[in-house]
Amino acid sequence: MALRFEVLGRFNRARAANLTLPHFLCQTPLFMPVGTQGTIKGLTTNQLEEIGCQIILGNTYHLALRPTSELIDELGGLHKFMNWPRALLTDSGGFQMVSLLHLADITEKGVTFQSPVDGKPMLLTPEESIQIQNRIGADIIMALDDVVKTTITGPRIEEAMYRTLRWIDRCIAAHKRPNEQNLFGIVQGGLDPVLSYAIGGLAGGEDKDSFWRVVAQCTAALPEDKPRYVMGVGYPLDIVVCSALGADMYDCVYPTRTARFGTALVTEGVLKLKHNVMADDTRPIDPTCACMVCKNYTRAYIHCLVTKDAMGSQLLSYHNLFYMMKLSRDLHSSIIEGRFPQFVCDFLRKMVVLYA
Ligand code: PRF
Ligand code: ZN
Repeated sequence: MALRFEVLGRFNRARAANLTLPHFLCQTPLFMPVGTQGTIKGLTTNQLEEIGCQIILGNTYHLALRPTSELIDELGGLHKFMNWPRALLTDSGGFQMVSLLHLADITEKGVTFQSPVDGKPMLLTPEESIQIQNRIGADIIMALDDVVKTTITGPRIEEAMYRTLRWIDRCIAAHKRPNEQNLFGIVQGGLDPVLSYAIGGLAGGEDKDSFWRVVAQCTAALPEDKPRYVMGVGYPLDIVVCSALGADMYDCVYPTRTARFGTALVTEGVLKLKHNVMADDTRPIDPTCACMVCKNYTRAYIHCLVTKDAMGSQLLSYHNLFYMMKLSRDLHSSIIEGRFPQFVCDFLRKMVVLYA
């Protein structure tokens, strides 16, 4: 078995666990930063270890185009290629194609899209997605799913749910390295309470009430002894709420993308470093934060760099990922120590600026 999931503590539906993967022992609840091209933009893998990142994401779609999965395989796999000794997860590629390329077309065979290299039509089948992910060599690989917008209604959602189920069988049959890599199934079904087990299909612009309701329904139906991963979720508030509902893993570009736009995640919510009031503010980004950036740099300095020099987004990305990893650790320890409700109350009370 390439995975062990050991629940160490619970508080109602929330769980804290050890997730043992081939390259690292991770602790849940856990946020996983997204490194699309085999890098978390602006940070070295040494810095990611220093921040406490345990597992990061790569994207099959991007890596398959460049440098190609064949080359990554030849060079010893993605861990070695990007110099990352800890755990890796690759998404299957379908979601990226549908969300990035509006020209993607989904049929029973797979996802057809126009190659961004030469414009030729290309087909990504469940078998091919798994073959590519087997070559890349991440600890966790994802099934190819039929992703539809959560904001649509009607029979297309039902079709996506059943097709995703048919495709998981093709993915399982194609998986050639089950002793070294874990294949995760994805549940689709939109927001329909009858169809849905959809932890995959969320975070697509639906309101929080529907989103949280579906997560609650899914975690109640999914097996107790397996990790539950809510894909594409990365607002700190959502991670706290979904963890209370029994989810364990999350990923999102939000903390690093918002950093590049000059926004820091702080105890009170968000801090916009571009704002003119930061120009002569000598405090750190968050005076309660123990990260390297908050120990060494002022808001005034980062205000000066932001959007003008790469260092600005690098420092903000460092701080934001540190914040996300601290949030993960706090969730884990508060569940184990039986003070999860107090942690959630404190978190919510301090949060005065709710996401822009
Ligand atoms: N499927 C896959 N990756 C994803 C999602 C999904 O539904 C989401 C949420 N919509 C984020 N990333 N394969
Ligand atoms: Zn900090």
